Amino acid sequence: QEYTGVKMEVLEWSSAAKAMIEAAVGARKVFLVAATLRPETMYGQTNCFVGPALKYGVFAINETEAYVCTYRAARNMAFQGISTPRGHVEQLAEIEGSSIVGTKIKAPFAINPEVYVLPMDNVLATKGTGVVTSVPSDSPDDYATLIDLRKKADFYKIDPKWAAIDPVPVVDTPTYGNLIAPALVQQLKIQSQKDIKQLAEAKEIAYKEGFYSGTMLVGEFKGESVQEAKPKVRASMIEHGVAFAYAEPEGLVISRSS
Ligand code: ZZB
Repeated sequence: QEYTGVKMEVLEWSSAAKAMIEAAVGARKVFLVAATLRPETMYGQTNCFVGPALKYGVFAINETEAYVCTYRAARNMAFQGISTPRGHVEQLAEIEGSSIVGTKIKAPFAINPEVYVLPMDNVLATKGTGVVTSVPSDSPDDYATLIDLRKKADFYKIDPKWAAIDPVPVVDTPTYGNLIAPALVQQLKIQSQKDIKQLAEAKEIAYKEGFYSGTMLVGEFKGESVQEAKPKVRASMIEHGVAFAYAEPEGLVISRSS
């Protein structure tokens, strides 16, 4: 699976993380790194998600930068030559997802350029980097989670202002309009992020509609089809130094030696 790794620079650590992380990273710039299949939707980022119960590391990528992601992702990056020296993983600190929540980060290419880290129950430790950039206009999981967080801020231990940015129209589709995720969540009567089955169906529809019938409403490639714009937005992000190619090895690769 070929993802785009999106670099979200930390602007202000949560109080739970600040002292420990700042001591561990020294002068390095720190980025939360999300793996996405939808680089063309990055204009619509409204926050970022981590799994509150997952363990993350802060990894030295080179002399000047450190990335926050799962150990598994850092290892993949090391073998893909994203970090130096190739194949070597240097962990500077370990941190629970729940302690990262509330951190303020830069959202590259987004119309809202500064967003907060929030908790999401369904973040898988086994996919991508364990950090998910949230685009509630186009991702039903992101929209359902954002609504949960807004309804039960106390329960989720968040400050409501961290979840205050509304979905931003980024892609127009003939059938579902310019906010496909909210439209699908309503149509499929999805109540919360716990409705895993309906959310999987909604995601499938949103991917297909967006890719085959979507038109860009914003950004450098406004007016172009999503199919045309997707690789161009990705290339532009890479050129601007805010993204990189990140491949996920398939599970099968491991057993291929036999
Ligand atoms: C931004 C985005 C915008 C995404 C969108 C999707 C959509 P998939 O399809 O199952 O292979 N993701 C990445 N890592 C994780 C993780 N560890 N746990 C849970 N979710 C994760 O998954 C790829 C997508 O799932 C990624 O692309 C990411 O969310 C999320 F408008 O990034 B995406 C219709 C989907 N739209």
